[in-house]
Amino acid sequence: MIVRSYTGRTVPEALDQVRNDLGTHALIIETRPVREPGLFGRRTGFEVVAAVDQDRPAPIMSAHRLADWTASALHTPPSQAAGLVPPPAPVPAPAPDGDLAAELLVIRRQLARLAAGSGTPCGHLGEAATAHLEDVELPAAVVAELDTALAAAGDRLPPERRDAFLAAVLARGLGTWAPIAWPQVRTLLMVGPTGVGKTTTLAKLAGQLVLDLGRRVVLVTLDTYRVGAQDQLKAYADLLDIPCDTAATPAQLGDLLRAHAGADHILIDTAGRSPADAARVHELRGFIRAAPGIDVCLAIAANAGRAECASVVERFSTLPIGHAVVTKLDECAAPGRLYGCLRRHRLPVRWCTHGQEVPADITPADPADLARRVLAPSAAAAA
Ligand SMILES: Nc1nc2c(ncn2[C@@H]2O[C@H](COP(=O)(O)OP(=O)(O)OP(=O)(O)O)[C@@H](O)[C@H]2O)c(=O)[nH]1
Ligand SMILES: [Mg+2]
Repeated sequence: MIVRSYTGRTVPEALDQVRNDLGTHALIIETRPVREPGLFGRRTGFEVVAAVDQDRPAPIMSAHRLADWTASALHTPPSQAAGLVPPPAPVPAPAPDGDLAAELLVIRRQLARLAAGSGTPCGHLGEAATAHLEDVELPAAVVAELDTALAAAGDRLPPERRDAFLAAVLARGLGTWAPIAWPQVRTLLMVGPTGVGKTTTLAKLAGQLVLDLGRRVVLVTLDTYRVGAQDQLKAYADLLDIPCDTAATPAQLGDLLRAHAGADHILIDTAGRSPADAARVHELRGFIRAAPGIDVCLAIAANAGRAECASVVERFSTLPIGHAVVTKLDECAAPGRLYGCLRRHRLPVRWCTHGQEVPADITPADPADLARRVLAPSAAAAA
């Protein structure tokens, strides 16, 4: 299956490109506004994601349906058009077999859904997959989006392609997570809540830069609050045989940066800040001002709760966050919740960490990997 994205100033403009490039067989996966990089970027146009099955000559979607969609998009506000060919809401599937316990479980889940007022349609996803997606806390709106995408694909989507198709729809929802461009990132400041894995992540990055890329790296900590914080970073620096310094004030940081003018990269650790502690988050702005051209990376834990995630993003958005790292992916019991958080806040995720081992347990962020984690057991259940 080929999945491509097209951008235009308006939705119809992007749809014209879909038609020209993929033809009228294309299936529209998603439509969404495009924003400038950064947490709260200005809208610059619209992106339409479309797919076509290159192995199947039969059309996935008729020209008529695409035309219908185009016509409705022209008369629908972008927020409502952000989806697909809207199918009639399907009736939830009956229990898979006659087993009474299984049937009761299905009924109980459906009642719970109704009671919660979610009304999530799941007729095309099926009960088992929907239950799984709810268990991993994928937001109801995204579950509905997947169900709608399956409805739009209809019988023309072969069963063996279903999981790849759903993964593509989910991954596209996260946008593109561009890898870090190290040549342009000389000074990187790691911020985030307490205990999220900031110091360990910086040590992993330093390890990769020194051992894999042969770069000259200096570690600096601004953490003068916690007993042992400097020793922790110094221990990693000693292992890599690189300098490690401490700056207690913005002026000291400025001096250190000048002193290490020959370094390729300066990685700066900070003390964990509770998102509730606005004053200490604000304090970081003084250090940022002392380091022109500095890049700021927000560390966010994969196992953070929904409200916690929102408050971390809100509080730290007062800083010029240009990158994010998702830590502790190995401890994430609810990948659907993580997916919802990253998608809602459109964080520019560069890496995921997935263990305590330094420097091994860090990889470039990959939306497809997170999509597979969200779907994993449902793929097994559907097989
Ligand atoms: N399972 C798991 N543990 C991790 C990961 N990253 C860090 N940790 C562990 O999380 C704990 C806290 O890590 P630190 O790097 O000290 O966290 P921090 O954000 O610097 O903490 P503060 O400086 O106190 O705010 C340590 O036990 C790390 O080994 C990860 O990806 N997976
Ligand atoms: Mg630390």
